[in-house]
Amino acid sequence: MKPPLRVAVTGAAGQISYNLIFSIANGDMLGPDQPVALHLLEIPIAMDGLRGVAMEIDDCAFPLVTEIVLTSDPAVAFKGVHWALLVGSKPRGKGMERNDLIRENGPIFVSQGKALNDNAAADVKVLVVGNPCNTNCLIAQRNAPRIPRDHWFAMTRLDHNRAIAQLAIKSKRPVASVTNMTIWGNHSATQYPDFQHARIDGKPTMEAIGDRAWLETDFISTVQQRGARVIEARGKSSAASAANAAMGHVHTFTFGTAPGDWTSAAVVSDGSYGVPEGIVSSFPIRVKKGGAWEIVQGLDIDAFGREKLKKTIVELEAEREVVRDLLQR
Ligand code: NAX
Repeated sequence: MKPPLRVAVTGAAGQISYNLIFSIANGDMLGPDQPVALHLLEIPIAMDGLRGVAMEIDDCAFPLVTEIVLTSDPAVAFKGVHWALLVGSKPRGKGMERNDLIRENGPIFVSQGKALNDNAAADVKVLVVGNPCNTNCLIAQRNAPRIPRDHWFAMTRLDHNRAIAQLAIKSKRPVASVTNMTIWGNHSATQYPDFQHARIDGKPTMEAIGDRAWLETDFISTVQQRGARVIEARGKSSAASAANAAMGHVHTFTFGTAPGDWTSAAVVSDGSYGVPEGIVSSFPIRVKKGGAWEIVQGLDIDAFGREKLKKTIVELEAEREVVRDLLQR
């Protein structure tokens, strides 16, 4: 039996976590032969709910679960963890502007960044899901100088999956036919889902779909607005699909991308494609088995794509200004 990997999940009594933790416990994320110790963090007021979740985990009798830690203390939650999934954050209240939400949630990610820095395993990797996830990731990363920059991610895998699904539906091809999708920039309505480099059955999307007007308008706006449409229909934000995306992210950054394909994730920019160095932006990423990754280089972005990329980057830079006082280095 392999030694257990410790996985922290924050916001563990929330709706995404309720769809996430049981799959982690079942081995779907890190493999069917990988034992896991679950470190579940909540705020004090939600600890009763979290105890209920823990009872249900017990009741599943998962063979891979070696330990369940329940806590409202980030130092305990992150002690020795190998993956930290930062899902918990305050939701956007009525009438709240995006910048209010950024300021409201920023301090959570300062303290969680520090607690990760001081307590996590040396090789910890962090996936930020709680919104605004790119900027929350930037804040936590800048407060955790010990953790290497390439161990930080904000989740754009849900947007990536949404974009693949839309191309599959439009082209009437199976989802598995759609490859080389990229989400660029921010996990927000400015994100750029890149149809230009995506492929369907190995062919350029333009050739397979042949309707550039649809790709430039309906496709992009459907992906950008999908979260809002789910809220309208369900009365609640995406939970199962968000949990599935978080699982997919960690799985890919453990087992690698398929040959010739890549994934999307927001990472600390190294300046590739003119994205300012240091901001957390989504890129096309190729991952090797074991988790080493690189930004896919050399994609030729046309004037339409460059305009879209610029817009989302401007938004990320503005968000960074809003939280500049929370960034330690
Ligand atoms: P819920 O409100 O159901 O759950 C959030 C949980 O976080 C609550 O139980 C709350 O008590 C807890 N929490 C709040 N502050 C905390 C703290 N300081 N430490 C630990 N726990 C804390 O929200 P849910 O639907 O699960 O969504 C969670 C986050 O994911 C939200 O910020 C949401 O906007 C974001 N999303 C991100 C997505 C992405 O693609 N990156 C998509 C889905 C989702 O919208």
